[in-house]
This record gives sequence, C-alpha cells and structure tokens, in this order.
Amino acid sequence: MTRVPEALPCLLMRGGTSKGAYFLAEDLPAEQALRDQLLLRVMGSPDPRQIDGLGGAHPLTSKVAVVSPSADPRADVDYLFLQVAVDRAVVSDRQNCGNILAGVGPFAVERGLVTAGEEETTVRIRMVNSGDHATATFPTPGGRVDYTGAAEISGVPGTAAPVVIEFPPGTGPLLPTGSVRDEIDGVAVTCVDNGMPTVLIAAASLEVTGHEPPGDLEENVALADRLRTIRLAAGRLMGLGDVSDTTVPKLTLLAAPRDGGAVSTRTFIPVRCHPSIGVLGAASVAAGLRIEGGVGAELAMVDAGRDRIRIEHPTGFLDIESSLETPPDGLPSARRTAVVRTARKIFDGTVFPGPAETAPLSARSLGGQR
Ligand code: NQM
Repeated sequence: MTRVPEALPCLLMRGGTSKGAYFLAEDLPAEQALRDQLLLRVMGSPDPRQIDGLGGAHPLTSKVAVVSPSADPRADVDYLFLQVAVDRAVVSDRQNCGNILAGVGPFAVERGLVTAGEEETTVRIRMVNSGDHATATFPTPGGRVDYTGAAEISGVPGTAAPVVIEFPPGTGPLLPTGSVRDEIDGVAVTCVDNGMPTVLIAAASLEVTGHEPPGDLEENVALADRLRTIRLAAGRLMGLGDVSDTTVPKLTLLAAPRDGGAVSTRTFIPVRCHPSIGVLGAASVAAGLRIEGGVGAELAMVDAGRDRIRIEHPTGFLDIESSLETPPDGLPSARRTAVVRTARKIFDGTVFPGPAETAPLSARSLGGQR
C-alpha cells in the first residue's frame, strides 16, 4: 500500500503479558515513515496517557505486530515487532518481543495466512527483527482457534489455551562480549543474548535486594543513574553501539530465589521496571544462569539435570525450558529454548487513525526509553 489509509483492519490481542495491535503488512503503508506516522496515531502517541489511541500508556501495552506470508522456506509467516513509544513520537524495530509473538500464530490463522489443523496448529514464524525463528503450537479444534483453556501464566488473570513456543538456537553469539563476565563501573555483569540482549547484574552489587516492588526501584534515582551508565557501556561491549536511544539491552537484577524458583528477577526495559519479565528476556536470563563463572550461576539454584528453569519475577514466575551446549574449549551456545504462553483475541475490527500528525518524527529509534 502506498497511501495512508483512513481506516484499516486491526486485531487487538493480549500476547502473554503484553498487549498489542496486530496488522497484516499489506494493510499498512509500505513506506516506513508513513507506516510509523500511522502507528503513532493508532496508538495515540506521543502522550503519556495515549488518550487518543489504542495504547495503554505503558511500553507493555503500546506494541504492534506486523505479519505477512514468509518467503523463507523455513517459515510460514514473517513477524515484525514494533515498539511504539508512549510519550515520544518514535517507533522502533530495534527489539523483538516474545510475548506479542504468542499471538502471531493465532492471528495468522484468523487472517487465513495459515490453514488450521483439526486438533492443533503449528505455525513456523520468522522473527524479522532478529532473523531468528520460532514455532508456535496452539489448539484449533475443528479448524478454528480456541483461546479458552487451562493454562495459567503469572501476570494474567484467569486461564487460557496454551501457546507452546519453541525457539531453535539463534544465529548470534550467546555471549556477545566474548566473555562470561565483564566489569563495568566496578560492577560484575554477564551480558547474554538468547533472543534478547540482556545484562545480568547481582542486585546486591547495586545496593538493592532485588526483591523490592518495581515502583520502589523505579523511584530510586541513584539506581537509575548506575543502570544507565552500565547499560551504555554494556551496549558498546555487546556490539550494539550507542544504545542511549534504544530499548536494548535490557537489564536484569538477580537475587536469590524466595518462592522455590531458580532465581528472583527485576528487569528494566530499560527504564520502567517490568511487572513480570519478557519472554526472550527470560530466555536470556535462563541461559545466563547456566553459564559457569557468570554472575547468575552464584546466586541461582539451577537443577543441572532438568531443562526447566523457574524464574521468579514481581508478579509470580515464568517457567522456561533452556539448555546449552559448551564445546570443550569454547563459549557456551543455546541448544534449545521453549516456553508456554497464552493469548487472547480482544477485538477484531477497524481502527481509525484520526487526523495526520503534522510534526515530523523526531528520531527513528526509541529515545525516551520508557
Ligand atoms: O523479552 C518486554 C514483554 C517484553 C518483551 C520488554 C518480551 C521479550 O514483556 O520477549 O516479551 O522487554 O520490553 O512483552
């Protein structure tokens, strides 16, 4: 599409613990600047309340999935994730999202991109942001997506049908700095990328317990300063360049578990403290905990004989299957990662973006980091 539509089909879905607007790529303008202008209007950004759009005034509810048939023989569909900033006129494709990913398979069936099986359907997804792949399997009794079921995920009330997501090993290195441990600003960190660039830090090394409520941590100005310094340096060490205007890497504070899990976490995405934890963020944490000599290995209670790792977060836990392989003289890499999420179709309809924004986009990537 070359022009900006005045109205367009949109499916609003909860994917895991996030919520977003799902579009077919063919319904959006092909030109990126026009597409981003349109998505800002759809979401109601920039505005801290997003009062004039679909966005929910938080980064976790200001998300977009753009889905199209895939030209990759290993995939059925392409999924491009876009983070729409809340209080800045910015749309970013610099990060992926494993929660919104949970809705992509059901959306592909809803829109007829994939034919549903009689019992369940597996959709092979190429994640455009990272170039990595995933498969999503979910119930489709009688050839229709059934969103109801008994699966429970922390951070979402009630139960729903499970969406089982498998991630084959990604293409990039698990340890992008080439070390299991680095020191930044006097603090030991382990920088991991198992789908989401993430900096693991022992909470105690930043004078917090790692068990505080997210609001308390967000209000801690001294902590915010330390995290910002560490993130900028870690971004460079991880080969991400100047990350002052992007949402990656994320930062996860680790502490000893309190509720029977392997570790307790508080994750900054990168300024707001996540009320739970992202899926790919959790994949990076889980892999990091298994790395001998890394900062997580000392704190975590990981059962080496089991793939399943329970990651505690502020509103419960996230179970993730994660295994690594380590060559005799080399650095570890991911072998397999899998997780159960749920998704819900909230509405399917037509969204009206409203009058065109007159001010040009101030920047391409996410400057406000909220
Ligand atoms: O890490 C939050 C979320 C995410 C991303 C974020 C995600 C992931 O909870 O895969 O899911 O880190 O910005 O949706």
